[in-house]
Amino acid sequence: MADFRFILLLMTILCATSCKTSDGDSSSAKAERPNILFIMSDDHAYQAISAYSDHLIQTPHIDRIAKEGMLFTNACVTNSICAPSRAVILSGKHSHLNGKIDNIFPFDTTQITFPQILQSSGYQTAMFGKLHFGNNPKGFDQFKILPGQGWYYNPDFNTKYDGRINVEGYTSDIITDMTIDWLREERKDDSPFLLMYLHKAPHREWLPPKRHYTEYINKTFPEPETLFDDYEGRGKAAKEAEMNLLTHMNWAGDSKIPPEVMKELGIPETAKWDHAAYTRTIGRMTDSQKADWDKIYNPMIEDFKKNYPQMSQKEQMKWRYQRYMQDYLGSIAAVDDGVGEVLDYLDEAGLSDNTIVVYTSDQGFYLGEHGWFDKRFIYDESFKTPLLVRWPGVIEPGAVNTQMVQNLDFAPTLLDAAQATIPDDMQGESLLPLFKGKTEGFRDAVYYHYYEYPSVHMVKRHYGIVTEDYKLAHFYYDVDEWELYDRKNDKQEMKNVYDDPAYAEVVKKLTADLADLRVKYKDSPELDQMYIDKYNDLKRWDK
Ligand code: SGN
Ligand code: CA
Repeated sequence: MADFRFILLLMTILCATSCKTSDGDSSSAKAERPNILFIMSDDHAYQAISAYSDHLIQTPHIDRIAKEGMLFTNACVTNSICAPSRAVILSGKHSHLNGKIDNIFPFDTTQITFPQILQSSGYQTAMFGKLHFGNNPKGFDQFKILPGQGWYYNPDFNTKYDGRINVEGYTSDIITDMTIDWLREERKDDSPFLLMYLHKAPHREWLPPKRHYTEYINKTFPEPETLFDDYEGRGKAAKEAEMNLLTHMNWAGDSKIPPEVMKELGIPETAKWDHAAYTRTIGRMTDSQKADWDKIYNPMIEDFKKNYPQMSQKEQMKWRYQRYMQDYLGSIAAVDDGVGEVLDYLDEAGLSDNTIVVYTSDQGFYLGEHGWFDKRFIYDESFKTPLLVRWPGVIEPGAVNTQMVQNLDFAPTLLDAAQATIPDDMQGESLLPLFKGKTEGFRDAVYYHYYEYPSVHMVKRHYGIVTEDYKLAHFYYDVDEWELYDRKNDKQEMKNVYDDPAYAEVVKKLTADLADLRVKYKDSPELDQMYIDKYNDLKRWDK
């Protein structure tokens, strides 16, 4: 009897320190607040991560996060463009409330962000890489960020303590080194950390480092089925967008054909910034970087001179697609290398077990689907974004989640994980239950709103609702068009069925649900108009 009581006591003590409680929480995880490594790349399409699909590239290091954690197959953004997505992530609020509706207005630094809350709750905080806000981040003990879009070669950084610095080398590698150096030299042992490791790659104009362009320039990639889309099944927005590989990519920046070669061939520039695109990218290289580059790219240029003028339009489109993928995917290969180095360092330093690792992108991207590059649309390739999360002891390795989670959820999730208070005006949901496999009661519809128009790529303003089965969008400003897609039966979103009588009931229900979502998230026609007026006052677009 005495022995039995002793065993019971021992079990109670053990349970108090490490057993799962009824809600699945481990009490030991509660006692020790986790570190957070938040990795984000810029314009990284989920189609180019092998954990999602390996038809284009192998990304073993990024995949490791999903193998040892959770892969989200339906993660999406609220507004598919760079700085607005970052503002949603940091503030936990939709664009119309945090005010950063487009890439043009600077971020309102009076907005409370989750890093500020973590910092004041005792986290050590650092940010390296691309922010793109037009101002410095608040709530960071250390930062080194690229001004604006940043450069691929020999980039400048705005730093917390040393003003503007210039670093020779390749951006993704430099950002990785800064991240690891901080972990090694500045991280304190007595507090948890939030480390934001933010790649510029694979943003346009897709410049890979030597070790990858040497390999990728000779690769050939499978074409998407919709490469030759004629946009017939959709409205004006798809038809008038300027993001077609054949007609809107520029030669010098995007395809890496020098302006003098185009002149020699008598091929007109596709964009007025063709020439500038060359000087500001390849033009930044040191003599030795440029010599290495020329050695590999010159044979491609020679081949182009010989063959391109003779090609049919269809062949030209195929050529531009391959050229695009070679540089885009070569840039991703370097991001994957960097992620591998940082994950290895976490292992080496014994930090992996108590660090949440998130990998995501600021939005999705078109890799030739619908003949496009760029993003912005509510259509799947740009609306969805990669999301992989590892949290040992909380997330089962190899888990897959199919819920419609959004970048809006990251702030409340990370605050929840850090046992910090989530402000009432944050609009996202904590994903902690999903991490633990509990999906009941999670949202079944998301709200989306894109604003930056008229602007580069000419994607019209629109808002919409997305459910598992349908997508309803309203394009407005210089049009008034509605589009409905049947996500189950038309996965590539080729046919707008808004006017099809067979969908009348769906239209009715979703229109009402969308109106409810607008009310729920505090968006309104008045705000739409206010942002149009503010944008037009800037007179930024002279087209
Ligand atoms: C630049 C790019 C565009 C891109 C925007 C926004 N052109 O203007 O293609 O859509 O940035 O990108 S470039 O020739 O300058 O690269 S975002 O990721 O910052 O939103
Ligand atoms: Ca982006």
